[in-house]
Amino acid sequence: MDAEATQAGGDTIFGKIIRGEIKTDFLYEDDQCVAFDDIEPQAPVHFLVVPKKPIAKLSDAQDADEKLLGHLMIVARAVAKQKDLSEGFRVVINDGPQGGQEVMHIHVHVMGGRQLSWPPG
Ligand code: DGP
Repeated sequence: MDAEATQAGGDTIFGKIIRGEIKTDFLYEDDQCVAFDDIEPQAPVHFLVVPKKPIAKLSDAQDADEKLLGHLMIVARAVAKQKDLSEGFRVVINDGPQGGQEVMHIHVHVMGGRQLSWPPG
């Protein structure tokens, strides 16, 4: 049995959220992923889309994860619509130390509700 089968969601804070060990209101949930508001919002709307499969980071994803990664984008789009981000929004995946990733369970940031600048810091 692999780690994913023995502990759904993995061994990070997001694993605890996925398993309901840390109470979090989900904006969306299905068999593959959840979405919830970021605890440190960087914009008026800032939510995360997190797969239940505990892939640590994008650079660890496998070719076989292609459908799952695409699904995260489709859910990001759906929740952005639910949040009325009709003027646009930004989707970010931080990867590894230089990418600024703090939680080692891959997640998609979706930010909007204000004019975002470019480039990011
Ligand atoms: P990253 O730097 O890409 O790994 O972003 C991690 C994000 O996760 C960061 O914006 C804050 C958020 N976060 C960390 N812990 C929690 C938590 O317990 N609950 C929620 N809702 N968000 C969290």
